[in-house]
Amino acid sequence: SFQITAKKVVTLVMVIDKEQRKILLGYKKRGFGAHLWNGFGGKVEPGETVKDGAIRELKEEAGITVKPELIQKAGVLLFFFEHDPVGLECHVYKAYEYEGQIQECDEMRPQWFDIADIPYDQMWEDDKIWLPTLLNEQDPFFGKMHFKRKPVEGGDAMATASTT
Ligand code: 6OG
Repeated sequence: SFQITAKKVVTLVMVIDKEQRKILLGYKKRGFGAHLWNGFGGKVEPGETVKDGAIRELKEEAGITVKPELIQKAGVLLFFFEHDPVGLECHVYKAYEYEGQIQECDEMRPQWFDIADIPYDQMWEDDKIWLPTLLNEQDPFFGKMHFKRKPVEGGDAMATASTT
C-alpha cells in the first residue's frame, strides 16, 4: 500500500538561539499537520530554488528573514503516507541568526521553547528521530519515514512513523 508515483518538494526551517539554548517552533493552526508544533516551511514554488523557498516560507509564517548565507542545510527527509501516491521530499535547514520581529500569521503561532523541553508529544512522530541530530550539529542526515495514515484536520493529528 506504499506505491509512490509523485513527489512534492517542501522545506522546513529550524531557528535556534544557541546562547539561550532555545528553538523557535510554530503551532500550525490549520491545514496539513494542524495542531502540531513544527519548524517553518512549505511547498517550493516553480522557478525558485529550494533555499529561496525555505527563506520565503520562514518570512511568511514567522515574520523573520534569514540571509541565504546564514541558512544551512541540515538534512533531507522523505515522507510517505499509506494509500497516498504523493510522497514529500522535505529539505530541512537550520539558522542561528535572523532579522526582523517574530510575528504570528493566520497559519502559524511562533513560540520559543527550551531545547531541553521540546514538545515532541505534540509534534510529528518523525521529529524525535532527527531533531536531536540537527541540534547536536552532527553530519547532515537523511531519513525515510513511512506513515501509517494521514492526520485528519481538527481531529487526531498523530501518526506512526518508522524509518527504513
Ligand atoms: P504546507 O503543506 O503547509 O507544507 N511537514 C512535516 N514536517 C515534519 N516534521 N514531519 C512531517 O511528517 C511533515 N510533513 C510535512 C513540511 C507542509 C509543511 O509541513 C512540513 C512543510 O514545512 C509527515 O505548505
